[in-house]
Amino acid sequence: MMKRWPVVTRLLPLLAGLALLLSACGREDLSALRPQGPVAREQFGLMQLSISIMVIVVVVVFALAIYVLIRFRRRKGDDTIPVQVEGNHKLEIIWTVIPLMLLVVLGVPTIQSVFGLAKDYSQDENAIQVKVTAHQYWWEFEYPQYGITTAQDLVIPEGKIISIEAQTADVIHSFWIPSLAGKIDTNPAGNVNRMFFQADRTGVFLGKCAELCGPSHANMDFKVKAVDEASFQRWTTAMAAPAVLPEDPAVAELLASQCLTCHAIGDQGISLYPDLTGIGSRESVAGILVNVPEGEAEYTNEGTVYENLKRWLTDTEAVKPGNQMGQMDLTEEEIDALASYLAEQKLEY
Ligand code: HEC
Ligand SMILES: [Cu+2]
Repeated sequence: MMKRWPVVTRLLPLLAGLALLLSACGREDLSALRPQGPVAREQFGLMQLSISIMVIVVVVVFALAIYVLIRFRRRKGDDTIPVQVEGNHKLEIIWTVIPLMLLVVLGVPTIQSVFGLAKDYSQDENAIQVKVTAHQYWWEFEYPQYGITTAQDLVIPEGKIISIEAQTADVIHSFWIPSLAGKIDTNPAGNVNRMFFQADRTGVFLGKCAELCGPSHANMDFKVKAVDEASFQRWTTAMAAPAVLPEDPAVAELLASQCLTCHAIGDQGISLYPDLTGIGSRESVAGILVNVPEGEAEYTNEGTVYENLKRWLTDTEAVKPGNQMGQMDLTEEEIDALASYLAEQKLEY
């Protein structure tokens, strides 16, 4: 008896740590438990409902079990065999009807939500249409209403319905923005899966690939950047503007011959791989190197956009093992020139 409490006190810090970890360290932009839009809120409501029912069941069942264990335990000197009861209509009806009722309470709102959230907004002119294409290991976002394509940052207007058409260019991935909506898989063989979501407020929300897709799966992050309506319109206009190529002819030539064979910037190059238009104002480089203002780097994978571009161009494999850009044969001066040029590709919005 004496020894039991120290175990509990030793476990306490662990439990406290776990609680902190599970609360996602207080960042509200990446947790499904802190919904930031109506779709996520509805899904969170279902989680709360089902967990509440399960907790009630667990508490009642355990309470009954503990009561029975204590009340009817074998007592000293009592070797009689208890009365053997077989069948009790009243009890059997009770424990059949209660679970049935619980299933109805759980099932009706779940089915309602499943159908409600499957609503197709692909023909709705008030919704923003986005074609999402998942690639090993990056995200492509095409806006057919505006004729623009971008990568890694899904820029959306706050409060508007965003209608998603999700596909994959290679293997199965899963498109997931925890604080805005549940996941949707992107399946091979030309499958198109739809979903929609909405952000209550402006801000940046973390997105993830939620289906193991290769060595850099864990690096396949993206950001949803919700801005006000006017900024969104300015962004779409800025994205469609013609490219400004590097002033230095040597850098322009390098870019054209080595980079624009895969990438596009404005009206230049081809968009086989991530479109680099406005990459200087993005939230990240390659989805995983988080861009922060000068002097604000907190974690090892944060730096200014210029520093992150340099890191990417210096060793893509170190940033994203197995990525399909591979290592370019560039001198330090060339990397510097390209990173400076790309970092300046900022959009006003
Ligand atoms: C063979 C095609 C190919 C060539 C050539 C190429 N890239 Fe890439 N690039 C890619 C692919 C694929 C990715 C995406 C990698 C990933 O994230 O998995 C990428 C990603 C990037 C990114 C990050 C994009 C983003 O959205 O954050 C930058 C920046 C970039 N490349 C710059 C360059 C530059 C500069 C050159 C020329 C020196 C170049 N690339 C040449 C294929 C290429
Ligand atoms: Cu993945």
